[in-house]
Amino acid sequence: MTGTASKTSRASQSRKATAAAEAKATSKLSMSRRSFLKWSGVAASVPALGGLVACAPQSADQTAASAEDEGEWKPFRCFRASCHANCVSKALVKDGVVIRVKTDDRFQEETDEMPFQRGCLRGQAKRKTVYAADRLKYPMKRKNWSPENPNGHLRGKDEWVRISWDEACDIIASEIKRVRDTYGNEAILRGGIYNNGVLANYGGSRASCGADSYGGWIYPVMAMTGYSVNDGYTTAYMTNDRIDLVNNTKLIVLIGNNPSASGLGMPNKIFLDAKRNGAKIIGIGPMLNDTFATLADRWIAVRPATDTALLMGIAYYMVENNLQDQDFLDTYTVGFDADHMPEGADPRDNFKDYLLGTYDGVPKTPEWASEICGASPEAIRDLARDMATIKPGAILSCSAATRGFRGEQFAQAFLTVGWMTGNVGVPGAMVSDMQSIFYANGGKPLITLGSKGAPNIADPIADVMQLSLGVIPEGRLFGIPRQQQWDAILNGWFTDGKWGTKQCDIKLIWNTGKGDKLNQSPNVLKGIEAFKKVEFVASQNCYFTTTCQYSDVVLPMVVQWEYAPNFSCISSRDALTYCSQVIEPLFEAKEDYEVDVMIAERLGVDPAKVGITEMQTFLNQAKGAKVITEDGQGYETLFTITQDNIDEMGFPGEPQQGRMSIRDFMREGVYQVPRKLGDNYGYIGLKDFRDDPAGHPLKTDSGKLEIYCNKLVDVMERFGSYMLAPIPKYEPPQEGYESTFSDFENRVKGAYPLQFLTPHSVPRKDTQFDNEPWCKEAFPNPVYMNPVDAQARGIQQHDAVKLFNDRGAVVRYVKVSARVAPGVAYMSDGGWLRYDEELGVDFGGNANVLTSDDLCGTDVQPWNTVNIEIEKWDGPIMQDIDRPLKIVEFVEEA
Ligand SMILES: Nc1nc2c(c(=O)[nH]1)N[C@H]1C(S)=C(S)[C@@H](COP(=O)(O)OP(=O)(O)OC[C@H]3O[C@@H](n4cnc5c(=O)[nH]c(N)nc54)[C@H](O)[C@@H]3O)O[C@H]1N2
Ligand SMILES: Nc1nc2c(c(=O)[nH]1)N[C@H]1C(S)=C(S)[C@@H](COP(=O)(O)OP(=O)(O)OC[C@H]3O[C@@H](n4cnc5c(=O)[nH]c(N)nc54)[C@H](O)[C@@H]3O)O[C@H]1N2
Ligand SMILES: [Mo]
Repeated sequence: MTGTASKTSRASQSRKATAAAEAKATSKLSMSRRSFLKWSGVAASVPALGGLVACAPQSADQTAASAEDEGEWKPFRCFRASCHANCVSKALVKDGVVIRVKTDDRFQEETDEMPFQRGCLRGQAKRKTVYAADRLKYPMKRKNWSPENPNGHLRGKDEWVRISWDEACDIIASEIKRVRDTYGNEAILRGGIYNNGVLANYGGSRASCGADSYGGWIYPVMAMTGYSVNDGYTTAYMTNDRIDLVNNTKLIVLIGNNPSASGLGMPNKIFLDAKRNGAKIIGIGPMLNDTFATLADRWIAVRPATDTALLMGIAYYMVENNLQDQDFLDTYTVGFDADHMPEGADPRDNFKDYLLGTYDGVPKTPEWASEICGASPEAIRDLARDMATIKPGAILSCSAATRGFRGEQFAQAFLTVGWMTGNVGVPGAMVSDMQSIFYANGGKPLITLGSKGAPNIADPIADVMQLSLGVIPEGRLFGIPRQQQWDAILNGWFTDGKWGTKQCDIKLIWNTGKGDKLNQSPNVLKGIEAFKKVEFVASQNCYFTTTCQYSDVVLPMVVQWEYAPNFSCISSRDALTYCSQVIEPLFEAKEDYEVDVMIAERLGVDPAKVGITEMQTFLNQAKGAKVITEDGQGYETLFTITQDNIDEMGFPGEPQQGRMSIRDFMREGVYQVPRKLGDNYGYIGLKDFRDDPAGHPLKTDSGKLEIYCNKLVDVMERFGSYMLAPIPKYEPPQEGYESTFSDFENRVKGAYPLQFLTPHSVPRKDTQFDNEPWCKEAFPNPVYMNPVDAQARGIQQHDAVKLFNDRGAVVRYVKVSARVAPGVAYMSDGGWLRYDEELGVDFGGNANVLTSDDLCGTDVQPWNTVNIEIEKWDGPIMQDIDRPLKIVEFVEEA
């Protein structure tokens, strides 16, 4: 039905038949003997697992009990590109095949000192994506591509020819060389954000860079607080540790945070424990998200990208009633009122006079705010009173509220109003962001890994590492703004910040790195046109993703379970988790590093310069791993490594004595620092500054928290997009609430009257798991609409609808629910594009068909400022779970 899918898919049509059809599809494909043995082992265990989906399980317990006697439990994690959780999960491996999985079961009962590191439903379903009929198995090339005649218009719908690894690498290397020799290195665009060792050592390549997860949060924080990347994540710097939050905080205000969905593992427990200890929790945002639904005492619905107005209303009420912590503002901040302005600033430009409307004639009253954000003036006053009087309080935002046009102004307003409550640098108090992502658990890490020991890779053309770490660009920007990557290819130019427009002529895209670039960038349909225009596209992935579908050469990559041992990224400060090599690689899948080496060899680049193996990385990191000493003052060696371990596994250097044997760690999958109230590992964000502002000035120009911040203006100017005032102000964003009207003054709605959000989903990690049936069945991917909006359009519960704007259209089933504010619709990100060219609609539920690729602030992707319309759809539609997998069938060479 979806043209692209039906060509490439031969798997199950119906839910009941899934397992059988997958097995059939699998058996059609030729396999190596090694892989075949593993695969048939899995097939034997499929009925019991299939039973979980379709019908009653068949004595699964008995099978499991006997299997457990013989198998080995191996710790794992699910994703290369992290889901930001840090869970302990284990797979039972028997004869080289995973037959069961479980999550953390180290203790009979968890304690505050030692909480479980819980896995989620995705870990439970992980097997289905490893032994999946739609895994890429062999290198392949597009039938009608050749260097002489790329036939770019056939990308996305051409057929595929199986080729050998040698042939695939020969083509990629010769295309890189040809394009470099003919057009220069600047005609090469790499797909991942990170520098690529091959290209960096072959004269460099262009990259497209953007804030993605961070939205408009990072630059305001750096400028206003003097935070730098050397201080760790912003959360670590400004948030207190979890024991403090749980025991001392009396009020928790969550602006957009949703750890119940996006911070799985421990964060939700932290908030739950705080609630049990009596903290009041208030959730603010356009959705009654899972966190608010389960934990909040009150949900205050606001329209997307209008929190800034809400915060102004709160601040006005505080000032009107003298509820702000004036001593704190006078001592620790600049810019709040005319008497506390930084040197050289016009005293009239202070925040208080902006609130009161002294010079612009517009007092930012709760009534004024209510008109914009949709919360009632009473709710705004209640919130202001709570924030000003229930102390200590944790005022926590999440960067989703900054992932939009003018997201930076929210960061400015959030910090400013937070500081007005004085909740800084004392127990139980914090004003901070990123809670969903990096845990409500601030402070320096309690565990650190040794250096990877990989060669330093700097790209001479686009050294994106700098920008992705949040360094304020000095002198030039690093690469093409992600927002303009399609324009750069199609029209030959991009905005190089305040340095003007730059010409470019991209001829080749090599999607190194781990991502589905095309699917996950704004305005995907324009992206397809860009992909079609270039001379060559190579991609590497485990599945036939959107990016692979529109490529010319595709390489099969191993999945996380097939990698050499590796550590999780440390996003919890308490626990270090581990992923073993669970199984051998299936079919011909390889690691990205192996690809780099093969291409390097063909281009005459020294392989030693492109990177190191996953195994070597693990050995180096393990050897140098440290854990905090009991007095909290320093670090000591974490792992005991014996001469035997060195002989068996190849750790560098001499044997060492540490806290835990490396073998125990590799078996248990986790080292966790025990925590308790009053231990030596606690952390209060900005405490030194609070205790002694003169002795511990911040790294801002004034040494204080800057409500008025010149540096931020300077940064905005460098990016060359819209500007901000040095103090927080509310300006309507492009594609915000105001732009849903054709005539805002008279409240006449326009062509795209709904605000559209694209949050992250429970069953997926962005795009990953969109091909996994169990999670998909448990959590379908509808568009959510408020009953008022549905009724106005004659839309009933579960109807098929079309979401559209000038950029494209998506067909979905609708979920009519009061859990989304009136005037707002949302659909999770990460659905794999299944674009039907004839009907001009996407059936895959890809949010980026609708998102904007206009330049946006500090290279922000405006995922959450999108205007759309929704109407009933009478055309074809099926449930996602019934849609055929994207499986490639090979044809003969042209
Ligand atoms: N509309 C909208 N779009 C968004 C967002 C949003 O909120 N709304 N969020 C944005 C954000 S914050 C993010 S982080 C991005 C995430 O989007 P992506 O960067 O695309 O990340 P994932 O969806 O996690 O996909 C990771 C990919 O890597 C592949 N992979 C796994 N292991 C390997 C390997 O070893 N080698 C290779 N080469 N590939 C591998 C997986 O199969 C998968 O295709 O999406 C962004 N896009
Ligand atoms: N299960 C799961 N976990 C994940 C991921 C995943 O895909 N799935 N992805 C991981 C990644 S890469 C990232 S970056 C993080 C992202 O995780 P989060 O930062 O939590 O991002 P979202 O889920 O997009 O949005 C969180 C909440 O912000 C709200 N929100 C959106 N716009 C606004 C606004 O203008 N104002 C207010 N007040 N609220 C708003 C949304 O309604 C949503 O409830 O999650 C990580 N964890
Ligand atoms: Mo992200």
